[in-house]
Amino acid sequence: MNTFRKDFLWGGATAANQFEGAWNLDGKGPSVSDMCTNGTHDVPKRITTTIEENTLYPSHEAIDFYHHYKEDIKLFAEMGFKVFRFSIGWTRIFPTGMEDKPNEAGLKFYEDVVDECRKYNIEPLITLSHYEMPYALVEKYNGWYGRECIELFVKYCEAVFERLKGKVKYFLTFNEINSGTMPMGNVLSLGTVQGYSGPITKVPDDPKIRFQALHHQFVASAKVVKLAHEKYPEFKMGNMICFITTYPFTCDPADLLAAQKRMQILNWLCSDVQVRGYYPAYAERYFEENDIVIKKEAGDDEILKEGTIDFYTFSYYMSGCATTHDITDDDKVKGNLTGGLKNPYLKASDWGWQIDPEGLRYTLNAIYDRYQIPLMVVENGLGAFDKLEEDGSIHDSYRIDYLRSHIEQMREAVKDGVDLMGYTPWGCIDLVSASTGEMAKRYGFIYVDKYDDGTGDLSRRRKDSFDWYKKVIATNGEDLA
Ligand code: BGP
Repeated sequence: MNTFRKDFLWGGATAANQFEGAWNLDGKGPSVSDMCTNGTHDVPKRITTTIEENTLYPSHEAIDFYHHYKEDIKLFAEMGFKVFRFSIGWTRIFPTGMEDKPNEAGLKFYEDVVDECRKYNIEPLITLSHYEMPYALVEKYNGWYGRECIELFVKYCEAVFERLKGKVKYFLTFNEINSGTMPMGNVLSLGTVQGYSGPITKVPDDPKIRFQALHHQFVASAKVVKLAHEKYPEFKMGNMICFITTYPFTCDPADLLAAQKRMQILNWLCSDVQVRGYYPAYAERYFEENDIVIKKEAGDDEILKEGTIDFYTFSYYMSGCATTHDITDDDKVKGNLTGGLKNPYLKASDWGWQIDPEGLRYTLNAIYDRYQIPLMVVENGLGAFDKLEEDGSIHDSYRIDYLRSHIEQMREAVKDGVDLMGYTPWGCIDLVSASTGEMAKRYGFIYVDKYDDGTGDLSRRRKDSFDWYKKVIATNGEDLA
């Protein structure tokens, strides 16, 4: 019976804005995430148009990977990582996104990080854009709504490719590109927040603007993939989708259709474009019914066709339900990027994300059936409160249980015939939460002494899950005990 490939890429995932810190060092410019304050479980974080005094901006220091990368990569190597997913901060390379020449210090930093990975035979997996477009582009163009961003992004990627060619093989274009199908995408990925200051949950939302901005990202992604294929044939280019598996709330056929519609728009639309090279048929009706008219320029359709990706990657944390029936507030549940309906068969994390390992097997099968290209789970994990014991240990058995149950289901999916390349659990080292800006929502195998009020000595400690994951990797996923 099939099990994980011999060359299965076990590792972990991070994002520049959530762990690097050094937000304004060595020439780096401000990105959208640098303009975001911290929030909590119940109070949403804010985006501001200028940096306010006496306000905490968690990305500014984060866990200071910028100055700790050698120590951190050494710890990843100790766990046996085969791959390390991280993102490049666009504003480290082009501080406003609009300069003619890249910032040498920024390129050098990422080259050093890559060299450090290579020293331990860790394969870098690089996300080119992970929730951090240059804030100057928000001010000038309303983020990705401006078509100008396409060429600026291609220029940035080319500078990265030129510097890292020969050292890096795997790239992802946009993190969770489908967040642009949801209002939260305005802040996180599209930067369509020109002039807005306030809670990120209240950003004015216009689907016409959002889907136009998303179209520009599709074109930019395809152009970058095409460039890579033509100029750097050794590169493998992937996409990245936030997969929100959705079930019908009841067996009423109307609920099945509601779930299907949600799956189409939220989960499939973007990857249909990125894998197949054109907008799916169902998008037309959705656009019509929502008054969305995508302005395309001559050549866009060809570019989308020519820039299809080589492998499909996604994040998976939870599932939700959809219904046409009346619901009460009790039926609602929080979740990643968007809320959903409570599934009575599932338990939820402390942040209300419904834990559903079998949903991961279902999802892997559904994606592979649709596209038949290699898949990778590049984010998965449990955001939880951890307790630091007096002796410095952290007993995170709940995290081990979560990860074990998901790896078991990945193994089942491989037996089902899915071609799975690798697994990089999210936040392999504690980092700032994307949705709330908290440190208290921890995912790591490595505990970082950093707290919600900005205090902490930034020291690193191994949690119980560190040794557990090390064993999982050493046995290629056989020993999950
Ligand atoms: C994904 C993002 C990540 C990450 C993760 C966990 O949507 O790609 O950046 O943060 O979710 O979410 P959170 O940090 O909100 O718990």
